[in-house]
Amino acid sequence: MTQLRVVLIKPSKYSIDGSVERFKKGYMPNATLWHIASLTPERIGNVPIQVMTVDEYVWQDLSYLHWLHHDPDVITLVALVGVQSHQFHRALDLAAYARHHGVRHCIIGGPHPMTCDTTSLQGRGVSFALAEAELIWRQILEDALAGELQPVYGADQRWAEQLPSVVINPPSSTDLARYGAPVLGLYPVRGCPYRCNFCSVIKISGRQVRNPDIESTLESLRRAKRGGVKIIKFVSDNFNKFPQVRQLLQAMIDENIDLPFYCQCDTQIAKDPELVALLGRARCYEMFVGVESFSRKTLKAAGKHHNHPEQYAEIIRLCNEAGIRPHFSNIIGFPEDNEEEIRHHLEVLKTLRPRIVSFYILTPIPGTEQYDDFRKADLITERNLDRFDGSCYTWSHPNLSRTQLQDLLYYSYVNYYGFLLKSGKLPDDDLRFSVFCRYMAGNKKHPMAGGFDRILVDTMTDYSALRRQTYDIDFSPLPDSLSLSAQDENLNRLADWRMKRPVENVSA
Ligand code: B12
Ligand code: SF4
Repeated sequence: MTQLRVVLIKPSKYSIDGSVERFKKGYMPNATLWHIASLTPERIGNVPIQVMTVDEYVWQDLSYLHWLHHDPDVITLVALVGVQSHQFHRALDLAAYARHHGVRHCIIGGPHPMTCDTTSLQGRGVSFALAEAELIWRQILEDALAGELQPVYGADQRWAEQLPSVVINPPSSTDLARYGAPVLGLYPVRGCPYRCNFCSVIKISGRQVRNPDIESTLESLRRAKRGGVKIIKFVSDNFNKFPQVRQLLQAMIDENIDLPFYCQCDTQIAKDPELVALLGRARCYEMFVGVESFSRKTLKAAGKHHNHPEQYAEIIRLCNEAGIRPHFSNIIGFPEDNEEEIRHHLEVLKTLRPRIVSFYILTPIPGTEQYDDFRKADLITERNLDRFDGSCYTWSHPNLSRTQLQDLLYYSYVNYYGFLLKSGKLPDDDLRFSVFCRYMAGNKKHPMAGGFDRILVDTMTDYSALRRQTYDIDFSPLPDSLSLSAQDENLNRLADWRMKRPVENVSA
């Protein structure tokens, strides 16, 4: 009897020096790998399926490349998962490597192929997944077994209206040991009703908030606990928009799940003190909030109408009261920003004193509304997708040069965490994190890049000939954004209908 071997790889990215970014320890296991592994049945018909998982960021040797070679005893399917724009070249190269070594079935899926036009790269032996795995993964597996993949999957529908219950199996203890702590990422709800122009989440998951039943999330939590996971990261955007969030949290408390967790909320959480208190009781230890800017004018121009800077202090107060550490995420380099404005932003942040902060450079992420606007206005200066990672200068800013913006990015980290370290006794975790962020940024490395202690194993030049041979390119051209199908537009309209009135006006 034959066997289907599914090799799931979360590709890393190429750094500025051309090396494949790898770390001695990762920040957290990539959620997509475990999500898709858990969506994979144990067998189809009488054919058993074996799943291998590789998170390239933490793989410190190249032994996994053997799984990308043809093996006459099994049918191999190589799937590059969760591929973001800055990881797209690396994904193309790994697929080319597998094709070159005789693997017939290779597919690339995730944020980039879902939201960007890959037509010019199609029909060259590598397939593309343009929809959520819940809609198309089974078909891909069946086609691999039947002997041939289609060039493209999911072109007609990006999002499932109803999400099936999926119970996530945690990584093995060997895999968990590759990370700084035994963490698991879970995605119990997806979609966001807002319309921020720089955001690709609404293009990847849509504006209609959708979730599988909460029992599957509870079962994932139980399995995580039994499997040695000590921390959960709910990677869903805007956990507070999850209609069943209260039931889930109450069930976690009633069952004494007792796993500390991180979640992301939008700034409207400021108006929901009961939810913050409930989150605290359910053991939320960190709440990530995209505050982005303190300028209401800038926020409005970015379509982030629901952010009201005067409410930010209340979020910190509520979090502190509930024993949750607030994490404020900031964007620098909005079109309205200048150096003085960014320095002023830092000073305001210090008066609020969130325990964790992160900073990113405004990046026109392919697939977003802002990317389309900037492209039309011929503002995008960077041609290499590897650089669209939130830490690089990619477009012609009216007030800030490349050097100014990049220096301000690292300065913001050094300055803020330096301030925290000087300003008094910090809890141990905060102290370690502050030292880490200040050290990384001091060495001009982005602290949120995904891991600690970089190691050098391989570089882009090891793969560039194969890239040229397979796709006839040295670098992928900047893509057009993919438009939504009528079905997906309808689902988005449902989000507007649910909100009763246009989202832009809600709480503006
Ligand atoms: C968690 C997270 C992180 C973590 C990652 C930790 C880790 N080890 O994975 C951290 C904090 C390190 C991080 C960092 C960054 N991130 Co991030 N991150 C996320 C977040 C919130 C969740 C991702 C996730 O786990 N989703 C859960 C999984 C299950 O969903 P999924 O990957 O989308 O997979 C589904 C589909 O895409 C599809 N699919 C995926 N792969 C495949 C493959 C096949 C074959 C098929 C059929 C289907 C399929 O099916 C899956 C199930 O439905 C997303 C936002 C979001 N909601 O998507 C941003 C997001 C992915 N990040 C983004 C960015 C830009 C970054 C940063 C560059 C900086 C920044 N601005 O945040 C850095 C880069 C660092 C790095 N090394 O990549 C962007 C990517 C945009 C893009 N189009 O490329 C997103 C979308 C957020 C945004 N701002 O728009 N991030
Ligand atoms: S609130 Fe967050 S997830 Fe929603 S559209 Fe804005 S940036 Fe994206």
